[in-house]
Amino acid sequence: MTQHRLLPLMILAISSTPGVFQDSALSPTQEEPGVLECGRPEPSARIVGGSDAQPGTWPWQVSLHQRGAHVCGGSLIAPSWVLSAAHCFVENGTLEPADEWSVILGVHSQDGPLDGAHVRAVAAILVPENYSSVERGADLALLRLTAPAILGPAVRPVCLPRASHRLAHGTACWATGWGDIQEADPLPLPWTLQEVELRLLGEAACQCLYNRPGPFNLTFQLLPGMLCAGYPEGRRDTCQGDSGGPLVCEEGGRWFQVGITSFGFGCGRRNRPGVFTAVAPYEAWIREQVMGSRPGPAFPAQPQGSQRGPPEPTEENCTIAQPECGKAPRPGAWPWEAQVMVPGSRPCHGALVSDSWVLAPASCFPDHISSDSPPRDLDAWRVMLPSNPRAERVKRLVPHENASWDDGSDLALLQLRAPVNLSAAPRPVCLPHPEHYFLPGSRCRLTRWGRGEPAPGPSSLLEAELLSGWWCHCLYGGQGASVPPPRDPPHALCPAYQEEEEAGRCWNDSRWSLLCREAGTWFLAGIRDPLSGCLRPRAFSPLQPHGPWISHVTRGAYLEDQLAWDWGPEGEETETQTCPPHTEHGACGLRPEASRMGVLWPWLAEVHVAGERVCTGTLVAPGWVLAATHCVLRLGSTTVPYIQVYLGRAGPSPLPQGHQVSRSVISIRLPRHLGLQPPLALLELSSRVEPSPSALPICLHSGGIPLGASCWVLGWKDPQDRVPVASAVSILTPRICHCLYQGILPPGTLCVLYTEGQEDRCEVTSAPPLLCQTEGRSWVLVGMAVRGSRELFASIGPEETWIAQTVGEAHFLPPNGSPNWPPEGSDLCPPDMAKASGSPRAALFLLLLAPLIQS
Ligand code: 4AZ
Repeated sequence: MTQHRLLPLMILAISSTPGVFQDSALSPTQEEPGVLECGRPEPSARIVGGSDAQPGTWPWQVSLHQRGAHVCGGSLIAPSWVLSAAHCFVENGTLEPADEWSVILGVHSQDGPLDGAHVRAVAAILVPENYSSVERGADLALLRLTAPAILGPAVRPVCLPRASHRLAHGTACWATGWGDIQEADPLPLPWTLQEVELRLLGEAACQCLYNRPGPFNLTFQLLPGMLCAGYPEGRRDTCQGDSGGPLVCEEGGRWFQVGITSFGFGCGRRNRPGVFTAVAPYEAWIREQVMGSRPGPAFPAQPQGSQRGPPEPTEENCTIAQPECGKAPRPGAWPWEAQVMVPGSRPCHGALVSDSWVLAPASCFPDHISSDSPPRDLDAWRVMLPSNPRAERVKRLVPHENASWDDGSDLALLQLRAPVNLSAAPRPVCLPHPEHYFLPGSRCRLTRWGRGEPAPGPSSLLEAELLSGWWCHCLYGGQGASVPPPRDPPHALCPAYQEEEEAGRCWNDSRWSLLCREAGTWFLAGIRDPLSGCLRPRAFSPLQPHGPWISHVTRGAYLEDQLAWDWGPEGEETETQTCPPHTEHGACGLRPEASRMGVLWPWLAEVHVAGERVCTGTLVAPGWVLAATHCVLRLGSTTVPYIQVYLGRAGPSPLPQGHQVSRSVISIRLPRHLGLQPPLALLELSSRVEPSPSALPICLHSGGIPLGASCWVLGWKDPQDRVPVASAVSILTPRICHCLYQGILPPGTLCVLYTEGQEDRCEVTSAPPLLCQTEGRSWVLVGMAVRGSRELFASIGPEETWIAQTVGEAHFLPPNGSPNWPPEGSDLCPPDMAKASGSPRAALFLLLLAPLIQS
């Protein structure tokens, strides 16, 4: 939509012989005797979705060069005048010098005959006074040439409409230019002028389309002096580099220039037709500028009998185009599922992305990834599509250029010999534009991709919900990595889905793609890296960056705009964030944002002891859970109970599907140096759990309580439904703690004070943990509830060495300092403190008053 100066277009090598004005080009018209003949090309046939024009079809089309490169189009309206768009010449509110520009006339394609093509310098550029930016209208400019153009079969002026000229909406007109053939996809050599048929859209119909949130979540107000042409479904349009060029309609055997290519939102997108400057309203302005010039532009009267179109739709009955891709009758019935059969190998799963192209992993075709020659047995390849009895034959294999070394680019496109009928199944899947942002919480599904075993078990295993980009990036990204704001294309997509319950049931050899749904439409959002055969770890490479490659190769894949725009609270974040520090064993203590499944505390474990009771546990390493000894081992019992651990349960029962991970406990370890019942027990799990939003170890902090942290007791509201709740607390200084509970505290006990109103949020028989969130956003385990107490916690600090030695992979954050407690002094306790211990708040009040009382 803005002038583009960096188009990699070639400089045309055309001699600029001084023009000779040819009188023969002048012939009187019926309407205005003595005025230029216009709008009649010599009789003879990208612009997005267009095709090569025939030489001489559009003899008024000119190419405007600035410093030797094509920048904009224009149209010859009189021998010395060219009409174009203001935005081609105005940069930051200033008109660019005319002498930087030249006009190439009579050019068709670089390779084509250049007979009659010539160059003119620009003497003056005239822009309406009220032009400021394309969205505000008046986007037109007149260029006066230093010498008149030489008129001939390839160089003729177009007719201009009078102010009263009216065309019915729906009229088929043509736009022409050398602009991009798709967004960011320049017209390839031999650089042949492109033409595309566009239909005039009425003002109401156009405004109706633009009222829908579209690309970039933008809408737009059409102004007087603008007109729209194109199709609600998009796909045919003007694009960058076509600006300034003409939109012409034929009437009574003459071509009238009805519009000037001005701007749009992207190119060829659904519900975003191109916006043109309407020429007719500027009759007076044009006449004024060219006054005195002989011959001037021709404004023939509108030929009689121009049809009236159907009535304009009103706001209420305006119809917008719906996506033509990504419609599945039900999840799991994927009408785009394609199987590529190559003789001698198992079928390879891919996806239909247009009527003639299938996207699949390049690694399915290892012999052809890096060779330029087409597969010798391509004739024997077949593609099976749903509800299509025919086995489709393959015409071409186009591997991604980075397919062999970049997992995220393990892609190839296969062109079918004949396009398939897309009216029912098979149907194409939608592909995301590069700027697509799949919102956290999006409903997704895993689908088969490449060669692999089918998924075992129920199809609910394949359901997934997208997690926030921040969480995904910080889990998989490097330590201290900076995460761009959420709207930037993500490096990875992390869906939360159910892990297989048993370690042995790894989905061997399976590869997956990630489909995500927006407004009932399915997008192919990501592909799994081929290295991990199992479902985990859970990061997918986004497909967004490959949109331009796919549309460049296929020229018709269904790149669809983002359809869901409900950013939620995360959408407000606009700044780059930093991931909390990783430990030497990777990420710990990262909490995903609340999701539809509930609040996830990925280290919070349900420890089911002997089928009798449930205790709280905390995952401290992939294979270890820390719990309160009194809860898992009953005093006096001589047998070690059977213990099962569940992670990722967000309660209430029945369990929300998709998130639980379970393991049995194979050993219980207690620190040796303490008496009969040390406070902490480490439970060794039957197998490791892989990091996921449902199961991620918490961090530990050498030195106990990290400086500046905010702390919480994390437990369950009640032991039956086990919905996690966190109660905010303050950790009291050792002195206050000591004074409150004089004489009864084992060493290393922490006392907490609940934030008002949060005291009774969680029950305590399950021995909830005490956690703190550091200033760097990591969650750290600080203590475990002491039996029967709501306020007392056994500190993790003294057990650090034991934990580190037993667990090996415990996540100790580098120390950031500990709170600077005032020096201990038991004699400083005020006399009434112990009595007040039943009410810590009252006690604290007393304690704070103590120095005053004593002085
Ligand atoms: C441009 O940048 C431009 N799809 C012109 C037309 C359109 C978009 C961009 C309409 O010159």
